[in-house]
Amino acid sequence: SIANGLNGLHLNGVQELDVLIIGAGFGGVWQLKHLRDAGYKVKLVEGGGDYGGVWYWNRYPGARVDSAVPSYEFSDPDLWKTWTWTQRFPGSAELRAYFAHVADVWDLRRDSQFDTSVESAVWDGSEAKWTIKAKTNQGQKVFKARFFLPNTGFAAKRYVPDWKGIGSFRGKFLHPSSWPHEGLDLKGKKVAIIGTGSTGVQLATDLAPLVSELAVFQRTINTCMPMRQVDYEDGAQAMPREEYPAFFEARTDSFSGFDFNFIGRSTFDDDPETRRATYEKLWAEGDFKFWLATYQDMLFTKDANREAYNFWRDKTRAKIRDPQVRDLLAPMKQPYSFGCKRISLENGYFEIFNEPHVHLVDVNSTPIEEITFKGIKTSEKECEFDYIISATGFDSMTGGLKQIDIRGPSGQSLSEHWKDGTYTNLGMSVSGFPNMFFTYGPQAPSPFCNGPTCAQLQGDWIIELMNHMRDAGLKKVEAKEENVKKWRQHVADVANTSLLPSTRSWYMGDNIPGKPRECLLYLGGVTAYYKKLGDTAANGYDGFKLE
Ligand code: N01
Repeated sequence: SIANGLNGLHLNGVQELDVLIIGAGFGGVWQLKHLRDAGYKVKLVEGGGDYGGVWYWNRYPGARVDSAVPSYEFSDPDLWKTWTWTQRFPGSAELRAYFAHVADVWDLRRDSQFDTSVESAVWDGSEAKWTIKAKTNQGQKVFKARFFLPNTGFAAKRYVPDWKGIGSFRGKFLHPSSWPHEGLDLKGKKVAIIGTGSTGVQLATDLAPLVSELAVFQRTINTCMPMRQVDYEDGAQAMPREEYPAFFEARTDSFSGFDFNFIGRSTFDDDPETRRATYEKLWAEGDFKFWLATYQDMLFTKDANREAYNFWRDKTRAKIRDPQVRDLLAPMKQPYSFGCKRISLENGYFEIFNEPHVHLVDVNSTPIEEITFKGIKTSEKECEFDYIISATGFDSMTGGLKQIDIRGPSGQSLSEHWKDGTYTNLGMSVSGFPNMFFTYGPQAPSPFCNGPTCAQLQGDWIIELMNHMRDAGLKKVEAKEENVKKWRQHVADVANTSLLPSTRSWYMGDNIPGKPRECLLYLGGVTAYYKKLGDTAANGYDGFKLE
């Protein structure tokens, strides 16, 4: 059809493109807009039914972002001049509305195709193109593209432990990222939540007032901190819009892509009173300040880390009445390095455990043995539930990419290639997989970077590289193996200067049985990463083979 013709030529049912993007989250939509503006024939495909990425899928009660706006949005004035948030930390539905706004203003829909899950991408050496096959409601769809940009994000593959008996449960068992769009009526129901990551914490807080009984199954504490939500009245925003350009500009010059940064002093440079006052100020400001705007040695030095934990612990213990529950939620003895597992922002999480109908189950002392017809059987007893919510996370960072059958010139799949560990150059490209780039993936700042900041800075870098190739008449780019080895080593070396490896977390691949243990993120900070990208481009894409 003429409409389809705009997106590329159809030959034998194969759609010819310059670029195929996977993913309608921040990474994918930024690239669609800017690649199309640069004159490429580009199409975005997405397994979900609309824009939003993680926000399309995560519709569980309480789902909201814990990065504040305007940090958590694109820097394009066409978007923010015509958009008003209702809260400092918007909920999932408001984020989907934001994405719809982005799609309208940028006119994205004509080049986006939903309910389309890419199953394989195979490099065709004779044409120097990727052949990409996707499953749709109308059967299989095939694309051919010079560039393949899988923006699958860090949480595209759910993880549910292999508990015995899940299928035998008479009630509903679900993962929160597959929450039904029409919602669930949980009023007066008996509900179990397994897992106390960001998802578990948000769910528990929202469900507690609604249900007749809530059991939260905890394996590891979440050192969540007060969010300090703000409702914006009458269109007032966090700051006047005139200040936005400078604000967005500054975002790339910080450790984590926000408008704040570590204090340029170490914990014990300050005397105890000054330190206390500093902690109190960060605590009162909410957001991730007590984690990512605190003393610069907090994530790197044991004593500094313990000092932060102790402050958190005392603040938290004061909220919990029952001494046993208090010891389980905020133990006197530090259980792991503070901030080396994802900290969540909370709105009354600890207080729910003061309610008589909310129970905390410590799965370390009473492990889950199986899911039964009636509910959950632990080593101690069987508990009855109407709903069991497995808030057990994702095969983070690598799972979304590895679940697609991606094969480069050698015929080896990405999943085989990464079987024993992850190898990338700059956290965006893999040796042996030409013309393929991803954002918010492994070995980049990803989970330590505000999403939109990294979507823009990585996306822009990829687009500039493509423009450079087009101008020079080049067809193929591939990471050099020696640079991939060097980058992997550098990622590990930086991680080893920190306390991250001392703690079991999804940052280290620990949450998935059998997954290699390695630091999956680049901890050098966004400033250093941005500079590294800039230097690489300025040096003629050193570290990449261009043909
Ligand atoms: O997943 P998680 P998530 N038996 O992996 C537990 C982002 N996010 O969906 O810690 C018992 O963090 C596991 O225990 P442990 C954010 O980046 C953001 O909550 O491994 N328990 C843990 O408590 C976040 O980090 C937002 O010991 C088991 C939980 O399940 C990421 O997404 C909101 C278990 C999994 O926590 C993922 O968060 C939501 C078992 N066999 C998510 N296996 C916001 O912006 C696992 N667990 C606010």
